Amino acid sequence: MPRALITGITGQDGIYLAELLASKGYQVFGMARGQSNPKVSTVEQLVPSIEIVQGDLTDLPSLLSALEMAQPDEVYNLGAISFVGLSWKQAELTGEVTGVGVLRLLEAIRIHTQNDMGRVRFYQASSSEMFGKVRETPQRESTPFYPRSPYGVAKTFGHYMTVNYRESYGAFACSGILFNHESPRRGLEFVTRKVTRGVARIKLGLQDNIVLGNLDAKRDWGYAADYVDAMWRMLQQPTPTDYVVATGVAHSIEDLLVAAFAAVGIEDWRSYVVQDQRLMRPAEVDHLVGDSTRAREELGWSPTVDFDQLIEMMVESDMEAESVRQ
Ligand code: NAP
Ligand code: G4F
Repeated sequence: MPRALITGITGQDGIYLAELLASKGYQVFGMARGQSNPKVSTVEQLVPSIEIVQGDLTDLPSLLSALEMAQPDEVYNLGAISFVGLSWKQAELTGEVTGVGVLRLLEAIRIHTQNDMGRVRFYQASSSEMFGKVRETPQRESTPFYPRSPYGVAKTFGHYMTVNYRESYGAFACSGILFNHESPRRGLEFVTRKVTRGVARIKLGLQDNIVLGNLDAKRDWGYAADYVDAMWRMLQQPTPTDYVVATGVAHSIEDLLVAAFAAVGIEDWRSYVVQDQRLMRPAEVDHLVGDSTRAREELGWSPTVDFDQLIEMMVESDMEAESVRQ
């Protein structure tokens, strides 16, 4: 039975990946932090075979203990401060967790394997935020990085550390440069979920409007369950490398609003949206759209859910959840 350790198990991708690996017969170990993390019970309900291990990306001894407990064949590093907006307010912490945390985990694997790093396959959750102020469109593996936030800078550090451990120590280390991916499990702080939940609550008469920042930014949004499948595929290849994972189609926040309100039969979405300057970011990433040719050709990966289906699925799920709360 293959064994996998996932950091960030309580996040959106952690749960989808744990479900996928458990369905493939893996023994999954999920690393959770904190002395009483309320999200752990949700993970245990959704993936009953999971074993939770304690650990924090800022604490090397805890990473060594987690590796000792799990004895993994594969490690997926999904743990991060992942909200770009927060990264300006807690830049140092973001650097520690999202950036140096990657180095700490790679070092822990080097120590755990006694320098035989090739025997544990490693996935790093890199991000399209590294492209930031984009140098070319669409963005591919060879596109130079120009991060625009402390989060993007931290991810770029983690990305290059992963490449460096592959080149220095023969680590089987892959970076997945994933573009935005969403689902009904997306955190409420991210724009898609803020909108789909807001729309559901407006439709049910529980909320008057949705307060947003920049409506012009464009993102390449895909479905999270598709994207964790790409992570797994990367670690099954004969040689490790980096892959862009994206749908290749970009939509603006305005497109998101149109689609989400349309899902509940509302056309005049502008009457329900308020813009607040305080939600504008100090430096914006205007337009992300990825070219995932390498992932499609080498991994046989392709997205199964398009933008409209994704937003409809999220609105429907939020309608159900908010109706129960009424
Ligand atoms: P998420 O829902 O925000 O989950 C982040 C996870 O990181 C949570 O489980 C969180 O645990 C954990 N974490 C936070 N601080 C930690 C620490 N100090 N030590 C260990 N774990 C810690 O993020 P996601 O959407 O699932 O994304 C997964 C990964 O992919 C992240 O690294 C993210 O940056 C990256 N990524 C995401 C996207 C996307 O569109 N979703 C795109 C590209 C890359 P708590 O529950 O304890 O807070
Ligand atoms: O949903 P967002 O917060 O996602 P963002 O910044 O693109 O980051 C997400 O995707 C990255 C991959 O590219 C991940 F690496 C990262 O971890 C995270 O998962 O914001 C999307 C866009 C931005 O342009 C933002 O300015 O929506 C705009 N926006 C406008 N109003 C808003 C809001 N974003 C949020 N979160 N909240 C708003 O009220």
